[in-house]
Amino acid sequence: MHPDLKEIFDSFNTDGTFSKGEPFGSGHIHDTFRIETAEKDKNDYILQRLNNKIFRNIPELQQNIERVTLHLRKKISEVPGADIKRECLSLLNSKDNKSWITDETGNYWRMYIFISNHRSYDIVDTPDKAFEGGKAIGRFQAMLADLPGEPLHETIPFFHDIEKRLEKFNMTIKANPAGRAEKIHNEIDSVLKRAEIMKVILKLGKEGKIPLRITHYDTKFNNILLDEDDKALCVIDLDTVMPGYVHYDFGDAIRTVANIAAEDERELSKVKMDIDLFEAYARGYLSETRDTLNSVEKEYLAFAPRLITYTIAIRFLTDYIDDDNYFKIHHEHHNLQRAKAQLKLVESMEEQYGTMKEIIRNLV
Ligand code: ADP
Ligand code: GN1
Ligand code: MG
Repeated sequence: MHPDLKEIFDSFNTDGTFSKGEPFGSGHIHDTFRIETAEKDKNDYILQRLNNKIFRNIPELQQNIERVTLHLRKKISEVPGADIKRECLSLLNSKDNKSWITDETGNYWRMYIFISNHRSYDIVDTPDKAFEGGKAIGRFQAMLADLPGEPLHETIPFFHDIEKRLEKFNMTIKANPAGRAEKIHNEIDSVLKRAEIMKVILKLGKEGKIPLRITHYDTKFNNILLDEDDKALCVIDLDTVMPGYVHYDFGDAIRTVANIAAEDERELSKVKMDIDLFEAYARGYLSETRDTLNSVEKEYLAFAPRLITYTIAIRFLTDYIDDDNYFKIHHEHHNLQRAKAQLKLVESMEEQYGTMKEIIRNLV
């Protein structure tokens, strides 16, 4: 059933009259619509039907985003010349004063001001863009370092916990609900043979050598908007901002910034990590965080892309075996195709690991 976007739009305190609403963007989780208003001088909006199968407690999720955007807003407004409506996500309040509404079928909706004149990329083609992405995430982490109050809610517990991801993977293979596991031995072997080495970041955390910091947890490049000159503008998709290791954000960004092919590339020979894009992102990121990170955090930055690319590969493969319950898919074997491309990317990172370590050593 098509949602009545106008009616939902009208439940929020907006400025402007609904003109039209269309599906927007290439996110894998929520249903996202761009709402255009009739007046030329009023904001457009982003309206999202939230995925409450994945995010089980929407009020807590929204409370996190309210706190995070309020804090970012304060920091960004202190910068002379800041364009707050474009550099920070702005949530709209509903007519009953909450940052979300529920419709008559129990779906949750929220609305943001549409960030005008932004550029969003699924694939990055120049070191300059990669550098800007690194700066944006570095600044984002720095600005949130002094968020006051209680720790943020864990909107998805154990989100990048590789031990938990491996447990779930093994359980799903055993249950094999769609009869797919027997057809993907190569991919399953490729995951299992790397399992031990991938636990190193968790181990460093448990030993107290790397701290939990406020991290974004979903730094794929299309969650970093650039402006019309391809300069860093705004970090979006704040659903998973919560305590984590900086390696998670660094790794996920490199997974998408430095891959010269699409996340779901069918032609595996095209999938490769570009070392210049890696270097440029790392340079941008470290320009903002060099003085904050400890030496162990810095030392393991080069490893992070292998871990996160592997983690996302496991998640795509688990979802494939589990009959596609989690990620939005666009054709029958989409999750398998994504997993294969990500595993190929892990191989490319392994081949270039020596150079990645050297680049980080020279930058820190
Ligand atoms: P998902 O979790 O499904 O990826 P996102 O919150 O990332 O959802 O939104 C999906 C897409 O919608 C983004 O990749 C981006 O293209 C677009 N988008 C989200 N919020 C805004 C905004 N405030 N202004 C402009 N575009 C946005
Ligand atoms: C999802 O929400 P989106 O599309 O930006 C996913 C990420 C994955 C990514 C893979 C909440 O990101 O963890 O890395 O797909 N988000 C969630 O493309 O699971
Ligand atoms: Mg997104």
